[in-house]
Amino acid sequence: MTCPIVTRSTRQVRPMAANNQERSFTETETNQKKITICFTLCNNVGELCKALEVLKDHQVNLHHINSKQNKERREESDFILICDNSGSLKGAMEGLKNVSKNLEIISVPWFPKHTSDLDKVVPKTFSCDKELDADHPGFKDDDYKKRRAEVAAMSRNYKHDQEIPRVDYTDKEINTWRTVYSALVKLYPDYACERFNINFELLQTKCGYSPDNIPQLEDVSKFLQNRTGFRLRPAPGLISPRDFLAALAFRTFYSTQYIRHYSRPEYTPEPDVCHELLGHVPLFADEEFAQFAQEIGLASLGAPLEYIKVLSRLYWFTVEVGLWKEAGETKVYGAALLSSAEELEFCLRNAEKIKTLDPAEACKEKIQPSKIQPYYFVAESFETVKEIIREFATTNPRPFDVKSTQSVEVIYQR
Ligand code: NLE
Ligand code: FE
Repeated sequence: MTCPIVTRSTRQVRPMAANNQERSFTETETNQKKITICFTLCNNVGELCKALEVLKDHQVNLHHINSKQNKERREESDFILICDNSGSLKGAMEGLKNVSKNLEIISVPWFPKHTSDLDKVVPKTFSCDKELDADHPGFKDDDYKKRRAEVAAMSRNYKHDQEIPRVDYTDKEINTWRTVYSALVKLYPDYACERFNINFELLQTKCGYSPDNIPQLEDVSKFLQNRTGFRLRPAPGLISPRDFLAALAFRTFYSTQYIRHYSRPEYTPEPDVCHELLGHVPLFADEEFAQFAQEIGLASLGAPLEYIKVLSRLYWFTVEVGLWKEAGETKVYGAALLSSAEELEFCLRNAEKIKTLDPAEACKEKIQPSKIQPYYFVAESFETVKEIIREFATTNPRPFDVKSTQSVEVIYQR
């Protein structure tokens, strides 16, 4: 399978072969209205007719069909069909077994095809609704928990074309921001990668980044849209990997708005507004990085759960806690490190914890988002990181490819 063709766009994704599934929001949903069938036929007169006769005989309605010459056996063709999950499908499958080879039903989960489809997804969060873990710095602070829940709830019912609700941050919250910000700006010049530092400076001059002001997601989102087409979408907490990665395909980044607990500004075990604005935003203002993040998102669309699991590990060990080299020096581009003064210093001061990025190894490692990492992966360069993700995208088992397009509306007027 070839790499997704990516054109600079935020808006629309077109599946290139099959997939027209009804929406399904759970990994386990089995009663899908449409199903995808794959099989192989010999290139002989009337072979396809036999297969279509089987569907007709069993009253199975066909919506989409396409074929491709088999890569190894050139006298054979691989077919992908999308049919209604109705009629006597079981009988049809029995019949197809007799007239084809490699017969398989593939369950393709629903996925968004347009930015507006993100409104149909009720993001599954890991953290917002449940009680804070006992080791969360705000665990014993009821006022904090109430405020955090209140801010998180502001993202509920958000629609893609709305303004992101503004949060009236309290003095206490601004103090926390100031502490986080002041500690980090001292470290960035030596620790952060160049692309980050260039854009961080721009955010300071053009987007209200300062120790005394927590920028509003809406303003930052507008700034990013002008730079790279990336936009922020308010989130109530950590989003499940499938939903989170799918949004990246539309250059959309789920961002929390509440702030970490004041008692531990140098490290928090979950995403918060400091993590999003300081850790992630500067690199989403970089066109090449934005494109890279979008490619990760495109690779996730409609992919099987097993593939998503591995992809989210690659995402974690690169976008969140990654290091790469610049002129021989190790620099940080991982957002979870760039938003934590504690871990930012820790990761570069402990050379024995830094290993060369090996995708096979990174794929096997479990993600531990709430802990200081046991070790970090360093890549030779940003190019190496991109190549690794592109290579992984070619192993996607989904039976289609996607292409991101900039849609154009034609208005006739004289
Ligand atoms: N540990 C990070 C920080 O303190 O900013 C947040 C990580 C979120 C995945
Ligand atoms: Fe993050």
